[in-house]
Amino acid sequence: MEMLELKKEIYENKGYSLRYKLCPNELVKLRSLVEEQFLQNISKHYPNYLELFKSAGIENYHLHSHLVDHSKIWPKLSRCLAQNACNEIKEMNFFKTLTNDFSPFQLGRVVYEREVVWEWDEMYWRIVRPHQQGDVGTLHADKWFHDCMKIRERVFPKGANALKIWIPLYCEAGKNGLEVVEGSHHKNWDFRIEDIENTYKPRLNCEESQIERTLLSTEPGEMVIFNEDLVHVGAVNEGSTTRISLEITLIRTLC
Ligand SMILES: O=C(O)CCC(=O)C(=O)O
Ligand SMILES: [Fe+2]
Repeated sequence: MEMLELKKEIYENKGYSLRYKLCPNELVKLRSLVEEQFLQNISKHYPNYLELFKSAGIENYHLHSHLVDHSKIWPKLSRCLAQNACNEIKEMNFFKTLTNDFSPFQLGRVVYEREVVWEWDEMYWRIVRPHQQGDVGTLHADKWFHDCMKIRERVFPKGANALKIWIPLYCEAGKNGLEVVEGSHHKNWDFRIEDIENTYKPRLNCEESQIERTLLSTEPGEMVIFNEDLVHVGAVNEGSTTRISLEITLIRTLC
């Protein structure tokens, strides 16, 4: 597909593209960067369980997660890859392709509650266990977050827009992953801003369950690249393994 077609797909027609894939060795590398941080955090809070979680593998986290205080040990900061890992990712081929296709851009900064950590690139992963509604968020466009958390006014150059790179590392196509609302980036949505967990979060003013969405079928390494106006949500995991995905935001200064 040509560049123009790709940009049309992402910014005009569909609002997203499924065209980018990691190559096998990149998938292995990203998995190991995430798993390393996962295990470090397990060993920080539950050193006695390190071997158990390690031998099960991160995709089987749910089998033993009753042993840990899940919501306490996985705040966002514990899932933001360290700057060293971000630097390794920036050297990978898929990132170079992104740079080639979408520059000029800058990477999002780590935003935690009301703070911006200026010296830290934001690349963070999610951990979504089977059949746990609480492990996924609510329908949103990333733009709503950028606006209500004042990320746009603090971090974005004037006139910039964000492009999201969502990378499934462990997933089961058709059973978990990302749901999108087709055509949603062309509509106006009515949402309110709630003051929760020491930050601000956008919440739709209509009944979420009435909004039709499509679960994108993605195999591990098959990225979803979408514009900041596309309404989406993590699907409740109907598979049998824990879904792990990585997110990177490109703040584009030219379209
Ligand atoms: O992976 C998820 O559950 C949600 C992802 C999301 O909202 C995003 O990538 O912007
Ligand atoms: Fe999002």
